[in-house]
Amino acid sequence: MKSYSIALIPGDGIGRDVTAAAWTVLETVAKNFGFALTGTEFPWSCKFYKDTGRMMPEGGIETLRGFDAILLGAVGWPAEVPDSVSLHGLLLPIRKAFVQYANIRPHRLLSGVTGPLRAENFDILCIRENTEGEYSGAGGRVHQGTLDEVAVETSIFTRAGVERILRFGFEQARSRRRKLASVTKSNAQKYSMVFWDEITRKLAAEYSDVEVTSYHVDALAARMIMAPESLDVVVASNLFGDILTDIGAAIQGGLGYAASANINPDRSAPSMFEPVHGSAPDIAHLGIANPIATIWSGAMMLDHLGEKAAAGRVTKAVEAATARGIGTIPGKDRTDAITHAVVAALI
Ligand code: GGG
Repeated sequence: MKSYSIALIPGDGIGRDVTAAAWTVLETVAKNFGFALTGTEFPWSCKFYKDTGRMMPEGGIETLRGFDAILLGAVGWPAEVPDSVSLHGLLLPIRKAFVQYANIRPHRLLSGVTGPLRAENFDILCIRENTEGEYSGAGGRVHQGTLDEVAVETSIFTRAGVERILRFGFEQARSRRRKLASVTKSNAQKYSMVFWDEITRKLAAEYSDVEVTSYHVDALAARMIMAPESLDVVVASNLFGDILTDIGAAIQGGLGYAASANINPDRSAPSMFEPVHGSAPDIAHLGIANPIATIWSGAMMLDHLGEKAAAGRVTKAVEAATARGIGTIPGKDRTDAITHAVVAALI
């Protein structure tokens, strides 16, 4: 029997609730389709940081390298540990070390889910650059606490980094509606974003079968709300992609439906799958978190592992549940009820 080893990092807050739910669904579908998933849980989180001074132990990356994939819940516990620590101590190093340069985030309405817009027929695939740009972590502060204090944060854009994420976007567009929106703010940021636009134009000549439009991020943000059906594949930098995909989550009904995959396209290291949402400590462990984003992320994991039929069955089961109104109204259905409805629809 084929078997896949999965590193489970539930993290903080509702991360624990939603990964447990997704794992129940994934184990069931694996059994139905005749393959095995072996989960190994790691307690790396803000609690771990409080106990040890690190978000993950030294050697954590090397430990993860041996797995076929990583399923992560959420990190962050604002009152206890600054968000910059949880992000730069766990999520960002994993993405970078495993060259998970493509963060794929699908935005569409699931059956039965009513988004806030009149438009219903949108299907946007946001591709966020995931290893450099504004989240490179390069910078510093001097004269701290004085009136002369200066903080500098440098965005790093490399030709290799920009070219590979755009190329990934063009390939995705080829498998979809052949439209690509490349997002910058090149009127204001005259080095990095002009550089991004130049590389977009170079690749556009190569991918002449794909219709390419360059947008400024503010205009694209408005378009996602006013005319989301006009968009197909959207490629953006790390920060812009992070922000735009919260808009994407909003128009698809909320963060509870927003899935994501941090992909290493070369398969030289494991990829990581996680919901877009954070740890939502205010509703942690109350049994009311929506697990759909994580279940959908789990389906993306199966797809990446090559279990495409099982992946399709999971997304169909999610939609069978939501089409019946389960998990479509915030707070109405408990995490368990949504999970059981999806499991029941897997058969
Ligand atoms: N689901 C993972 C999580 O906790 N996300 C919170 C967050 O702020 N992520 C920032 C990022 O994706 O770069």
